[in-house]
Formats: sequence, structure tokens, C-alpha cells
Amino acid sequence: MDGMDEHSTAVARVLVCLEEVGAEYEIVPIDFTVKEYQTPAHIARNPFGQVPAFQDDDFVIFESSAISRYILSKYKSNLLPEDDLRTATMVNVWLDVEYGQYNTPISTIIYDLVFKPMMGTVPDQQIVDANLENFKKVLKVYEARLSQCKYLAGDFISFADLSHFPYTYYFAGSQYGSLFNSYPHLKAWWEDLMSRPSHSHTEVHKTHLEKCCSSWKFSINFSKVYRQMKPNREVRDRVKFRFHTSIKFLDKLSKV
Ligand SMILES: N[C@@H](CCC(=O)N[C@@H](CS)C(=O)NCC(=O)O)C(=O)O
Repeated sequence: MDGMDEHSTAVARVLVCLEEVGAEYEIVPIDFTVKEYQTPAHIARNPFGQVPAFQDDDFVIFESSAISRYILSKYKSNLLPEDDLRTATMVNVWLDVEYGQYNTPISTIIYDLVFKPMMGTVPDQQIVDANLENFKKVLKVYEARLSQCKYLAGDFISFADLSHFPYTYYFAGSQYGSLFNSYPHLKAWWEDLMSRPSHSHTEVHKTHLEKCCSSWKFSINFSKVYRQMKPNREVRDRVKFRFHTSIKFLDKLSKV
């Protein structure tokens, strides 16, 4: 995974939430090229040696979904409604659906289609095909749900929708993206999500990275990354830069 963190779906999930609430944040670089994620300092932040890790004053956490919910709760964002138990539970239902049903096939497809070539290995078409079949079964359920209400948890947008952004972004930009045409409500939902400013800001991370770190040389744009995917060696050579994945709140937010 060296050099892969700039494409991190887990980091993107958190960044979407930071952008949604308008938080000020500092992006701290974790240098994958020297395996900084395996150093004791980073293991102390994330015991699995993964990104992202997140710090709010002396509170340090990991796991992108938990980090995202922490941010949304702290800002009392409507994206994570907490006042009404049933509404809150519907958000949890669809977050669990994403984690347990949606992510398994889509993450396997994206791993094969996107990440394997970056690591110099060849995608396994059989794996992709098998997971596409599973993914279609999941999409059928989503289509039915989204024909009943505009968003997954109901007629209001929530973190349950936004959490789908990172993998879906990759998928929609892949050669299989046209699959969404067969699911009109799902397609409309995705286009609606994509039109949110947090996504264009986050596409992915560009604005803040450029602002926060003058050494940042790469604009992260998932579709661009995808289009630029070329024969393995060339891609491997390109993937050699640092990324900013340990996210730390600035003082202002700590006082919220
Ligand atoms: N469940 C974790 C997954 C984190 C994760 O898989 N991070 C990847 C990048 S997307 C990573 O750090 N990989 C490096 C490794 O596992 O060595 C989360 O959502 O935060």
C-alpha cells in the first residue's frame, strides 16, 4: 500500500464531513513512502497502522465512520439527527447497510479495478464479475428504497448518504459506472450527492491541501486519477508522493 494513501476512501469520508460542517482543520502528513504509518508515533494514533487518525485537542481517534460521526455530532449537524430516536435509528440502519452490504462488493471491485493496477498487480476479472453480480443485488434494494424516499434514511440527507461517497465516486468513474443508468432513482440520488459543495471541495482534498501545505504537488481528483490510470509500471512510478492523512482539529474547533 505504499504511496496509496492519497486515494484513501477512509480519509475522503472524513474530509467530506469536515467540509460539510465547515470545520477548520489541519492536515498532517503521513509519509507512506517511508512507512510512517507503521511508526510507533502513528500506531499510538491508530493501533492498526492505518489512516486516517484524528485528533481534537488531546482526544485521538481512528476509524473513519466514528471520526465522521464525532465531527457531525460536535457541530450538531443535521446530517446526524439525534433528537428523534427513530430518525436517528434510520440513519444507523443505512450506515450499517453501507458497511455490511454495499461496501463488501464495491470495495472489492474498486480494489481490483483501481488499487491493484497501482500496486503493479493485475485485476482479476472473475473477482470483479462475481462482485458486480452481488453489487447489483444490493443496488436493487437501494433502488427500491430510493423510489420511496429521496435519501436513504428518509426524505432528508444524512451521513448515511454521504458515507457512500468515496467508493461510489470511484465506481461511478469506472468502466462500470453506466450500471447506474439501470437504477434511475439511485442515479438521481448519486447526482444529487455529487452536486453538494463538500464534494467538489473534497474532490478529494484539493482545496485544503493546497491551503494547508505548500509542499503539496498533487491535486487529488478521483476521476482524474482514474482516467490517468495507465500501464502498471507508469502508475507505480507516479505513486510516490506524500499524503496528508492524520487530521488534527485546530484550536478554534476544540472550543465548539
Ligand atoms: N476501517 C478503517 C479502514 C482504514 C483503512 O483501510 N485505511 C487504509 C487506507 S484507505 C490504510 O491505511 N491502509 C494502509 C494499511 O492498511 O497498511 C477506516 O474506515 O478508517
